Amino acid sequence: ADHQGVTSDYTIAVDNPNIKYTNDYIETKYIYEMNHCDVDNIQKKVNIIPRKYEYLFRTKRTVQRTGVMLVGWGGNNGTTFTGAQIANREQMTWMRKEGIQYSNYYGSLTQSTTIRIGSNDTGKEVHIPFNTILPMLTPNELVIGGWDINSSNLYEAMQRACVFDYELQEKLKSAMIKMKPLPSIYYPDFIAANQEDRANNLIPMGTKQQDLEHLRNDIRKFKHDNNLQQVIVLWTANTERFTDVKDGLNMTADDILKSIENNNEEVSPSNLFACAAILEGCSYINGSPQNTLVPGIIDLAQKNQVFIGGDDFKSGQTKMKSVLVDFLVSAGLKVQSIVSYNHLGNNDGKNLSSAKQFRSKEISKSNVVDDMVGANHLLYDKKTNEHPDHVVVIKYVPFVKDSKRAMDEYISTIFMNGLNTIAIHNTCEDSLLASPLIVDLVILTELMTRITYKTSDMNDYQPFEPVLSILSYLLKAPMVMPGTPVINALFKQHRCITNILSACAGISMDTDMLLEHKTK
Ligand code: NAI
Ligand code: DG6
Repeated sequence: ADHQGVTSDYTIAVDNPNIKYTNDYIETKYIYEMNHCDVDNIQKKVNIIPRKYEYLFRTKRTVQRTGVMLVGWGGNNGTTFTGAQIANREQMTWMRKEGIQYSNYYGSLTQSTTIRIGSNDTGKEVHIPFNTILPMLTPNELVIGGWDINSSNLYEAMQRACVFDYELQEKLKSAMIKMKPLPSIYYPDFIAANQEDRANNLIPMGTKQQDLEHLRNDIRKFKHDNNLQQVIVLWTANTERFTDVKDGLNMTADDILKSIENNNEEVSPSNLFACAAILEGCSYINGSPQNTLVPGIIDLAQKNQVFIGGDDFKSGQTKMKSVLVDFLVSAGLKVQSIVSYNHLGNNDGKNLSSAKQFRSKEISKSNVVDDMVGANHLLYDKKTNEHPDHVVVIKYVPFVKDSKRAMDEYISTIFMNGLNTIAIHNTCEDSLLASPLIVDLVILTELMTRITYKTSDMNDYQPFEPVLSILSYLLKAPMVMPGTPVINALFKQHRCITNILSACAGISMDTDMLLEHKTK
């Protein structure tokens, strides 16, 4: 073979004077090199000034006993994620017409991918499993819980989802029938009216302040009852409409807390879950497109030193888009039109058949090519803010259930103004693509809570900024710290994760230069 791989039971040891292993920590020194550019538009000159910064990284070696609380636990993603974890933990197999099936974590970056780490003395490339680069949480050990406005137990909810094969559902029955989502909060104005008949598992009607306290108490109790060191709260409930973002309502931490106190009608359920998580010191991840993480909530996270991440799981169509458009624009082909059509028949599709909720999804699906287009001013005129036409259509077709159909057409102008049209048809169980992303979001978030850094001008080690932009690879509309660049190009996002983890592990980054094979 041209490659050599190792399995997850290997550990790595790095022979580098810039790394120190103590009982508690992996400590590394990393020199970050970047180019500072001065652009002189009068002289038409770019002055490039290479700069070096020294970073000390410290990673706690002991993984924390972690629980995840899913908002929307009884939905398709919630049940698929939970069932898959149990099936993997119990090493379940089941039959379907093609023969015996084995549980796996396919689609998870941390569980099913490898990182090229270098070459051995015969020049063969060596790959290590992603989750061996630094100590990471094992998904099978994660404690799962959560809320749903619907009272079905997880077995009934899994049946309703129509995702797993029948025999697997029956094997999961005894474990999942015992799992019952906690009652939740339902403010009808935020999700589609067609969801009303699902809302039969609600906490007693109260003020928003009381709702916040109730959710905080749920988190504390879950943590205590399961003897957890850390809880992560992740929204995988219905897509909500956008909320207003304005002074006095939610621009600062004080604003949002006051708005809750005043029972302001523009405070959404997801705003309350995010605030409850942050106030309990728990990271909060938004798997849906709505603008939960308003400036006031970012401010609250900053003040409480808690991580937040979002928005909207990036599963199929958008992942393809962020690869394909990157390829086309990087190849010098001018993408002129992108039309993305979907139909699906699950409850997500039903909720999205309502205009305001569709609009949230349309926004998160539409901004995903901006950085790639913006990076090539030779193809796209900056002065006129030239962009490809980009249209997103979603239709609800109940018969296809979770098996989403996504059809995309990309038209590019090519050499001497020829046209290049690419059409893609994708059929796939939506939740089988989205659920492994929940695994990765939780594992990477837990890891980030164990990493701190220090530069020469800092007295103490500090955590990274509260908005976890390192999760961008997994999210359609990646949130970043205000004023910092949003990266959508998929492989840049991938390199960002692997390079930061390499720096923390004291490993040289993969530059893809392979100079050892190109020089004498
Ligand atoms: P789903 O509709 O099957 O599940 C959502 C669940 O949330 C339902 O059980 C519903 O009763 C519950 N819910 C609604 N409001 C709630 C509240 N305030 N508190 C607690 N529970 C509440 O949807 P699915 O397919 O699981 O998707 C979940 C979210 O993830 C949606 O926003 C969807 O757009 C997003 N998403 C899904 C992807 C996929 O491939 N399945 C990919 C990307 C994003
Ligand atoms: C309709 O598109 C339903 C949506 O919830 C999507 O299935 C989901 O957002 C996944 O979208 P994408 O573009 O990441 O495949």
